[in-house]
Amino acid sequence: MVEKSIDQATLKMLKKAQRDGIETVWDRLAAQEPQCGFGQLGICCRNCNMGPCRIDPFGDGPSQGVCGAGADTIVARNLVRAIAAGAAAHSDHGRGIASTLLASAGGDTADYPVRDEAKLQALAAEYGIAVEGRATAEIARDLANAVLEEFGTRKGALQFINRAPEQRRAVWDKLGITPRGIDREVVESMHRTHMGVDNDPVSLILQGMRTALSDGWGGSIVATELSDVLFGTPRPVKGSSNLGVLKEDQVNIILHGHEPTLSDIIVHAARDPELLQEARARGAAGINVCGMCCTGNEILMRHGVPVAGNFLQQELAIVTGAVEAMIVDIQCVMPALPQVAGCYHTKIISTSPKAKFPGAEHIAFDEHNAMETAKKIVRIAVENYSNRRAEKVNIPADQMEYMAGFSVEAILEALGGSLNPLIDAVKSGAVKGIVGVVGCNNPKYIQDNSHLVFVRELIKNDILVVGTGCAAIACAKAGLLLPAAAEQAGDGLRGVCTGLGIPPVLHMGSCVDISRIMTVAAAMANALGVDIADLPLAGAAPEWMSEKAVSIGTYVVSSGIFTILGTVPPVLGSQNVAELLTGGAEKVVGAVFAVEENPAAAAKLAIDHIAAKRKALGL
Ligand code: BF8
Ligand code: SF4
Repeated sequence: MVEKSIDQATLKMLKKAQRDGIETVWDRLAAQEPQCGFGQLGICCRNCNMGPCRIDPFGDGPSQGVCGAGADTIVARNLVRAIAAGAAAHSDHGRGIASTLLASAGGDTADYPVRDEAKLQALAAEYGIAVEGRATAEIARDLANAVLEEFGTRKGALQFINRAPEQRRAVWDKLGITPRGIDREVVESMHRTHMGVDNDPVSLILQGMRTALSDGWGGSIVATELSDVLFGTPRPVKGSSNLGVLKEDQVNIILHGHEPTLSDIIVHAARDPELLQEARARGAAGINVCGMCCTGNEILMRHGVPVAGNFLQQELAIVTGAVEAMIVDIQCVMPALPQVAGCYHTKIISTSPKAKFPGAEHIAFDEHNAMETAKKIVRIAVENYSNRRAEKVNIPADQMEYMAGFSVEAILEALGGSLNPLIDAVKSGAVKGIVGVVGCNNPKYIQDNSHLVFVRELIKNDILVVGTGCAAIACAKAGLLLPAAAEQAGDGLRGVCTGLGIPPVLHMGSCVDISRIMTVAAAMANALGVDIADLPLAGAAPEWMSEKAVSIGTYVVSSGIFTILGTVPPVLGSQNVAELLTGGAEKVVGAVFAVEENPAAAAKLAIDHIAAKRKALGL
């Protein structure tokens, strides 16, 4: 089973799953093999009902769909639709947070007070909203309205792009890819990819870039910044990770999904004395709330809540037999969960009106009565403790401490108030460069292996790693988020980390928080008076699977940062599109994608890229 994961907890639970007769994501992948070759190459199209159509990659069969679309058009259209879906997911999440801020400001909910007034004021200033002598609620209302307006704005450009250096904005303007409205770009992408609209692959990909930018510098950044206002800006915090955080003698609740609106309040609800009393009355020593995937990242960043695992461990958490409830909202929640839960006592509770799961209990979560609903949900978990079957319980002991919470503000604090010490370390070569390592797990690749091989190689070469999402959880489980991991770093990076008491891999949050990484990159470029594309930076998604990752990769490249994908995207059916993304884009946006499945070779690409950027900067 070693080809499935390098995570010991995962391997143990896979064995238990087998014994318990549970089918997991790996079994379902095996059942799908061989996967469709047309799909893998991106050359099938279902965009109208003259189809479905497919292009023969070997040139013996049709080279066009019924409408005349060739491989270039079909591959580009499919890619743009994936970007639009990913951008929509992040941006709709951002809209949810902005709506909660508006409800909070209007007094419609008492459960979401503004927890970071300084951040609220700083954001208001960015939007040109007056703050002097005004009440928090008034400022919050104006900010929420200004942000919500950006979803369908007619202003012509999003506010947060102004964080990017002038040179970068000039690139976007020249190409006509400055994002205009958060929803607008997604809608236009769907329109352009309808049958018989935009058929030029270059034009399509430019629209894909604009859509992705509306995510990175729009929806995602909104989600991050307003979450900080409502839930607090993360500061360095310690906690534990992996399935070993589940407790045999406690009510275990797993929060899985993405929006902190749900997870944050459940963390508070689980501290309710009455519910704790109820848990004790049922023989439990307490209520243990743990996270999973990105909502796990949201609460670990802010409260040090234990994180039970990353994407491929969601079913395995249930297989421990010790989870009373898995509470889910949106994104990356496998439809298989109710089926797995059916073999144990675990209740799957869905909460978002946008995401229902046959077989799960649905309790609509609404910001207006958040605490009440949260307590109701926690109570279900507590009551379910009595249904736990001891003979089915087996929690792997594996767990690892982490240090997380590196928001931009926390990084600045660690550096003594400005980015200058980091910039000086980069200039001196103690830190050669910075690489953002982000994204998912994918059962086609050994779980966590690509993340860890890649990250270890980088830090050994004095490259500071910043991580988010399931990649960051992989690092947490491997101990790379501890200051002691600096031992594994090269001399220069080790010295910097030891001096500051920080790990060589900084956990910056959930996937929408890649916007934090972009904010740091933009600030560094501004401090040096150069474009982001000039900096010794790279991005990587070693095990990505989600359409959100497609949008992320595209906005990172469109922002001028070289990005390495560790799993092959479905674009190889068009040589022209593949060449544009991995070569031609350099002349257009100053960065390209690379695809490299071997993580050691991928690290070499990042290291060489950083060396070349340093040389060009004269460092
Ligand atoms: O937004 S890294 S598997 S959990 S998509 Fe999903 Fe991928 Fe995990 Fe978070 Ni991001
Ligand atoms: Fe086929 Fe063209 Fe319709 Fe796509 S849009 S399904 S290629 S006819």
